[in-house]
Amino acid sequence: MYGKRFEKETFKTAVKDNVKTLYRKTIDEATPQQIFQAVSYAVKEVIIDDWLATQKAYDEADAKTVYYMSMEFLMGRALGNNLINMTAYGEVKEALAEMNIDLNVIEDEEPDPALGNGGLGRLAACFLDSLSTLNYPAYGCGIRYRYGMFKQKIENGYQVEEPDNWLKEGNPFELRREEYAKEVRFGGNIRFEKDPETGKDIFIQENYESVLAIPYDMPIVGYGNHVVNTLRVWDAKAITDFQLDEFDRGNYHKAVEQENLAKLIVDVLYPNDNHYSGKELRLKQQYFFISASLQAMIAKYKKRHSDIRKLYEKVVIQMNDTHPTVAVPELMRLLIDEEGLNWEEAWEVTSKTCAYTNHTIMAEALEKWPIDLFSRLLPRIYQIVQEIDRRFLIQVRAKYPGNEEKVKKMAILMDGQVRMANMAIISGFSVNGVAKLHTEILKHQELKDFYEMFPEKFNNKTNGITQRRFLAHGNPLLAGWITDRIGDGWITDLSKIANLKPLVNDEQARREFMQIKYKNKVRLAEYIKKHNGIEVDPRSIFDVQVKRLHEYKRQFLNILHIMYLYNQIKEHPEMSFYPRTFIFGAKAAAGYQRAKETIKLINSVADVVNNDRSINGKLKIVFIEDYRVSNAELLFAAADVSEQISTASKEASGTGNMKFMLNGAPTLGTMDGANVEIVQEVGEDNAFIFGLSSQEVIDYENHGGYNPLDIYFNDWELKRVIDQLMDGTYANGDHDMYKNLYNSLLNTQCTARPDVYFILKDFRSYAEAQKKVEQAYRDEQRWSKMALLNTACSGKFSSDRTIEEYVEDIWKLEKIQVPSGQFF
Ligand code: CR6
Repeated sequence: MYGKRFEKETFKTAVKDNVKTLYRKTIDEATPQQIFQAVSYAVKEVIIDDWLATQKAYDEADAKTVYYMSMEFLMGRALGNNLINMTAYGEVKEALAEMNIDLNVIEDEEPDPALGNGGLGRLAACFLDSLSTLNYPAYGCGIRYRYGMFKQKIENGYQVEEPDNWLKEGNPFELRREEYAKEVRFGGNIRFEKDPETGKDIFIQENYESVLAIPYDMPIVGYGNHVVNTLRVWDAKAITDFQLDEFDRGNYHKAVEQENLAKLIVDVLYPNDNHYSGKELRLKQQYFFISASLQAMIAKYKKRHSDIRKLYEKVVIQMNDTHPTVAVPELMRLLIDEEGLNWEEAWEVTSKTCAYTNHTIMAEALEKWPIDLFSRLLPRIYQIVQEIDRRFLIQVRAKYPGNEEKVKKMAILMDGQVRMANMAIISGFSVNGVAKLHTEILKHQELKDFYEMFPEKFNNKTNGITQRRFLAHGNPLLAGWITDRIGDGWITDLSKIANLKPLVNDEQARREFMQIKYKNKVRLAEYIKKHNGIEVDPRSIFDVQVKRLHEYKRQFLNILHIMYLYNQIKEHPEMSFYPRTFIFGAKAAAGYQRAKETIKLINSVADVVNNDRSINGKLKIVFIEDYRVSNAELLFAAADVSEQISTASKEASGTGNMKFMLNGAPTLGTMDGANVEIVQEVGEDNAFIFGLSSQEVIDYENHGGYNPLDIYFNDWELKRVIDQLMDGTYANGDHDMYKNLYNSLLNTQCTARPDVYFILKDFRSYAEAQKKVEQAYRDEQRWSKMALLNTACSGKFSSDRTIEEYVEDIWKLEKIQVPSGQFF
């Protein structure tokens, strides 16, 4: 398909020429980084033709477009993924090999664009991949942070954060598009006038500060279909004319301030996952990229259409969590103040254009802005929010006369705060959760009042992941094997992977499947040796928990259980125990103390256990430094066991769980998030489920009745583990190091409710499930069936399926065919 354009000799010449023009070097003299750049430019050249062709096809079709608004896009490396999607990976690998260049080495030169924290940002990236692959017109809109997610170093067992200067060497895949720059205004005051001619109200913002938003476009290549969509991320710059003006008048300070404001806005991604930090700068970031994106969206629409009241026929905006929900009042502002619509007309357009995805029920993640901050920074936007709220409350009072409780719960403005989720739900036409269980909890608990009022808005869209990155690219051995067995249809239609099911009874096939797993374990073991200096045995069970560090995800439960196993092995050296390698990877938000202590605990236990020769290597613990998309691909491919052990009801969906399943690792988990649906697909016998149900958790939360001390005093083995947090065993004799963790479990003086995440409550049931994992693993026949079945049953969890559901129920897009762009 792309064969000709990646014809070996042509491609080799392009790479050589690029090295020459970019660096004045020959291939032999170029550094690996320079070769990475040269190769990327050669690939980009091919992409650009299709990019042009795609935009032309969209224009001709006058196609409806989805704008996926997100503060985060956790893209991961582009080079390898682009080659996979251009179906040219093999050709390019060979061409480079002929020049003595190893493509894998070159790929490792690319920094991971880490413009996201965790699941939410990675979901956005998977969605873009699927949208392109499925021929749907789409823009991703976000921020070009100068520093992405911090790099994590582990020093003396502690997490140390280092800035992620990902743009240092330049990003070969992006295009700066100065000509589409937009102005964004902050602060000042609003002057109100009547237009003398029309008599209409006009609102004029005065004394504001403004920033210029400059778009950078990154290509999103679809799989084998010549579609290239755009991820548009905004950079900020001071408005130079204004700056010069101020400078001329000697107002040096003002000029510098403008420059600094601009720089600061896009400086850094807030490293919080599932946690809101009410910082003014964060709100500035939100308004900055939303205002710029909406201005661009409207300008594009107006090129071909004259009636702005029909905007919703051609565009739809998906708001990825509450972070972009300032899009609602900003769209109202643009329609009223700039386009001259009246309130009712603008509301009709806005409420038919905006849709909202909820990604969590964790209270601390809900965005609520103090009104004084919000109104100072966005005075006109605040007026519009007030009016939305006023009109909404009239509706509420009409529906529930005399019920001021309802008003309190549902208002946007309450107790001095702007409640962004309420605004999103009230204003949009769709509210979706990200897994069945999560959506049910939204409807019947968290958002009950809204569900009662607007049942038609609520819908579920269970998350998914792209098999192109997490199987085709991340696990080439398995990908090749699957294609040999059932053809390559699975790459664009993952439901076809079910054709592997009959192979579960084929011993030869199972042996091959497990051999591939073994090779991937060897590959990971090499990575661990190189990065951690730890020898791990690829024949041991690779038990993996990789995700952000958060109390509700319960890495603490995992490490407590390891401490418990270690005690057992020490006490009963004769006991049979199948060797296990416990692998962790997790970043903690920089200000999240308890999460950081958990990292220290994991590393300290690792230190003690890994260096204890008396246990004959039965237990190994590895903490992977700087867990990110690129090493995640290695980890999923090599995992035997997928740890998904969140407190039931807390993990909205999870997406790592799906990546493990796809790569043949059974889930050890609670009935939470998408685990529920994974178990449904693969069957209970092929997963290890434990712990409280979400309903039980919710009941305890609402009615009490759980006291961790009851467990502590009745389970001496568990008590001993917990006491070891305080006796210095894992702290070189220091008794205070893990005091906070200890107190979080037991101490009623330090926490309102001890053990809020039910770690002690679930401990025994977790330990039993872990025993079952061991028994199952010993039985090679059984394990290989289970592992293969997990892969074979993962069809539902492709983000292609998720996107088709969004398109069908919410976005209503049409597929656009794009001819190959090689004639540009
Ligand atoms: N932290 C959820 O916690 C979900 C993703 C994507 C999260 C996680 O369960 O899979 O979103 N929520 O839907 C938020 O970020 C608010 C996440 O990644």
